[in-house]
Amino acid sequence: MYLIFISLFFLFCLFLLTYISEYSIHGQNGTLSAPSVSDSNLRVELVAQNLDFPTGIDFLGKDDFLLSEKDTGNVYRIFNGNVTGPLIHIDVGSKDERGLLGIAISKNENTSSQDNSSVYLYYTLCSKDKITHSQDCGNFIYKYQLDFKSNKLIDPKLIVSLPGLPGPSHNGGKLLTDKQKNLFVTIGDLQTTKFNQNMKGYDTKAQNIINGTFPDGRAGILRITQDGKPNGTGILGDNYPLNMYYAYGIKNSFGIGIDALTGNLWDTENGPQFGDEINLVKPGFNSGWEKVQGFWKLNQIREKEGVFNDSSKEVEFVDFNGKGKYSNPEFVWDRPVVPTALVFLNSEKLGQHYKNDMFVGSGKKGTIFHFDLTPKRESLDLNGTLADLVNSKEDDSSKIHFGENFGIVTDLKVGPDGYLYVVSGSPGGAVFRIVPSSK
Ligand SMILES: [Ca+2]
Ligand SMILES: [Ca+2]
Ligand SMILES: [Ca+2]
Repeated sequence: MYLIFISLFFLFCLFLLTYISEYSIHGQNGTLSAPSVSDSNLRVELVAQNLDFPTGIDFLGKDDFLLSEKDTGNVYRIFNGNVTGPLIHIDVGSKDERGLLGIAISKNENTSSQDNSSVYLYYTLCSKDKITHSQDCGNFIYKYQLDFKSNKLIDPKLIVSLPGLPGPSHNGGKLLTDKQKNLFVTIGDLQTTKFNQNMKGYDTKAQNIINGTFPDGRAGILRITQDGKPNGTGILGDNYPLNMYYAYGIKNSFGIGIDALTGNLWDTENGPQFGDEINLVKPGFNSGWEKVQGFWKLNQIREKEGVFNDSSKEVEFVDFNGKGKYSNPEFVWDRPVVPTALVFLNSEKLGQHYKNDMFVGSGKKGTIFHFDLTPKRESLDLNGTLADLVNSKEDDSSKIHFGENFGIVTDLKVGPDGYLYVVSGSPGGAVFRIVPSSK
């Protein structure tokens, strides 16, 4: 009697629980508490609302960004708070965690206008076989050009095809470009075979299954060029698609961010019913799924089975001839918070003490977490009951709570104005920004 806690369902339940508890608190009108931040020197400003489950934003310029919607498959442009478009509509498969899941812009630096900026979208497409009625789904990254005059995304080019089955959860979908114009993408395991025992072929070595099939793109963070090609020699191997993997052993990730001071990539990962993670993701990083989650070993049915000891060699990982390396998370929530977007605030607009700090969104009570890093910036600066890197139920986590009641936080971005933008996927669907109270 193992309940299938597919993440979105779980997100939804958390939201529902939050909503119900808020409803009971507020009684008659049933309104949700307004989003808020705990620092009285800061306040929350509404940028845009009435959006339908927005999943991500990326900036064209100051007060000018594109936004993707999960279920409608629409992309909108939001300029000075005015929503225009859609710039494109994609007929996406949207069941559970499928949909239009990620957006990233690469500006054409040869021109001064935003015209012809490349826009990358990550989405799920599904088709139904007319005879067998079986559904085939895949995840795809397409590259478009933004035509400024028509306010449309044009000239679609498929740059990467990724698996989408069995699903419908753990599609990941976050896109991020770095300074070298690489494109990073997260994709989860698309559900473990444990929950799909009559389905074969989804157990790959990327999930640390020793006798698994060759990785097919799932359960990792991939790094590609802007044309969808592997970036030089593969980190884990030469053969496609293994040569796209930057990291593997990942159940699902809704958040990646680059620390501008070090160039290091970090991620958030969703555990099963325990062990949500924040990780430093060096090239070749193995996060351990399906053998280890958080700091714990897993049994055959992915339940917690004792503390994992990295030096004891009791767990056998796939290491791709020594090129892949397991490392422990930098922070773990023992009980799920559904961590999502991750960003480094490379701005001093919210005050010097937040500059270059890490912010992490979540699906639990719309909480935004804030972390300081240690001087070397390869671990988080934690103390008290969090110094053991595990946020257990009884711990005081108030020091890492930055904001709350943002619904399901689906994206966090630093705008060209230096403020922290928060995309609230649901309820309501809105974009907020955190600004100084004095602004
Ligand atoms: Ca891990
Ligand atoms: Ca700080
Ligand atoms: Ca603790």
